[in-house]
Amino acid sequence: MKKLIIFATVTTAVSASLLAQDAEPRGPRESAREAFQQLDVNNDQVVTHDELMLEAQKKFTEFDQNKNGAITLGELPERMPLSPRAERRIAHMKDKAEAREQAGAPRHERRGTHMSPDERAEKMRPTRIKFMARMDKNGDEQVNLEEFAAPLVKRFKRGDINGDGEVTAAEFEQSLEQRRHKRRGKAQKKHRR
Ligand SMILES: [Ca+2]
Ligand SMILES: [Ca+2]
Ligand SMILES: [Ca+2]
Repeated sequence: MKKLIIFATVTTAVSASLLAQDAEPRGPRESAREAFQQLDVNNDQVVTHDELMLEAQKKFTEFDQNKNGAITLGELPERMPLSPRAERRIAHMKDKAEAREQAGAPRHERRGTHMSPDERAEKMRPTRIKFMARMDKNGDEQVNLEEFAAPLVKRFKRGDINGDGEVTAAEFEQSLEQRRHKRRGKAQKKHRR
């Protein structure tokens, strides 16, 4: 399982160095686009259900050490990797922190929060107990591929706007737009309160 942690660290380091090369800080939309491209194995601008499951299977196998098709608590690393979404958020935060630093502002100083991106990452890191509790829907203390892929499939279905079992690049852009509107709506509601 060390391999997985190393892998996660390396990926984070690689994406961090890629980020550093960007002149403009990268937004969450760009990161989401990258994730879409990664899922689109044959590069035809369409993510099929099969392509999605391929990715899910790959991740699943990393956790399922004895390859028996089920993840048990003991197979999970003590220090769980961040979810891709959390990783993207942290990368984004680091980007912004760097930009602020370059602009001469002291690092991590921000209204209301004194947490560094690294501290925030630790807070976002799931524990393995929480992971099991969340993923094991049928309560047999194991996570099978179907359970493991469920959150991914749920997101996929949200992106599949016309419901034909595929997410095209256009549908993906549209779902990003919808999410942005929803978030903005929420923020406005909060503001009005
Ligand atoms: Ca494809
Ligand atoms: Ca197993
Ligand atoms: Ca289960």
